[in-house]
Amino acid sequence: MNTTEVLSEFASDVKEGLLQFPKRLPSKYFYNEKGDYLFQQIMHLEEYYLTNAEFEVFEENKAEILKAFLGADGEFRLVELGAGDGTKTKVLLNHFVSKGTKFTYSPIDISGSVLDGLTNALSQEIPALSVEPIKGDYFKALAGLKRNNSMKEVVLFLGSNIGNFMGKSGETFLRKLGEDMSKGDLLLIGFDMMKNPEKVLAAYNDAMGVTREFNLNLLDRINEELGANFDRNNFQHFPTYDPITGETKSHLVSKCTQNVHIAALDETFEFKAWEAIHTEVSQKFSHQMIEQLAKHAGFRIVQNFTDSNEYFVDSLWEKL
Ligand code: AVI
Repeated sequence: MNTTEVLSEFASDVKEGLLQFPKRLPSKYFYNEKGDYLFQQIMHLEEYYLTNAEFEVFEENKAEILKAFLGADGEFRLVELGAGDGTKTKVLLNHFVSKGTKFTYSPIDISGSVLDGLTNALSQEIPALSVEPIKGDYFKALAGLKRNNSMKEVVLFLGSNIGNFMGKSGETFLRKLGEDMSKGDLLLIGFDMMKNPEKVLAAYNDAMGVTREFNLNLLDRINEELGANFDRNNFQHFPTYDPITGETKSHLVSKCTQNVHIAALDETFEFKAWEAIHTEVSQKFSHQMIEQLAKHAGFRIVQNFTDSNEYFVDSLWEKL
């Protein structure tokens, strides 16, 4: 590669991660077309309890949730960060529409095709719903909304996406999110709770091996997009769960000493036998951790909604 050429963000993140000790790769790169597909499969797995748990939270609490969203204003804009196919959100949307609620739904996503798919599906399934999708970065989109209207905003950040932020970056993200919201706006945020460690671990090590594929797909993506020669058979999917901290981590462990060349970086990386690459964190929370996070990010907890097993909490926060 010509040294004056600028590396893509993907290439420079891969380089930075593989030069660290221990090595790591950012989980945001799981989500290419194949990764999106695999994640949809994961959400339907028996072991991946998160989907059904949050679904139950919405089914059982939709009337209470609507009451809390309406507050004194009686009108709001519902903004969803990273809506995906909106399966769980539809439970709320259907209920709100059936009650004649005055609201507009604005899903925000970086992917235009995801938004098109969702908007088309919603126009068929809930024709009375007013949808204004916004393509782009969460912060820019929220800042734009704040500039252009004064209506109360209710932001949805569902599915334990907050758990995928490393260390303090989740808190930083939420504080920044709050800067693009006005006092009194609401945030409904999904948290996967600490529970039987075996149940957590099984969710990230399913019997059919879909999560393994999801993790290994990251190496395939580096091969395809950055001209690398990772041999996926030389890496093992290995998740761990620490019941003290609630951290679930996914790793790809090198089964032998090997060299991998990445053409886009013009660099070769050595992996020692049984050296691990950390690829993802999926944090599990306690109520105390949720309270601390809300406080540090500048929010007040209004109400917590949970499922019958208390596996999952959708926590409603108010911007202070
Ligand atoms: C998107 N996110 C909340 C998922 C999770 O549970 O951390 C991603 C995932 N990784 C492995 N399985 C699912």
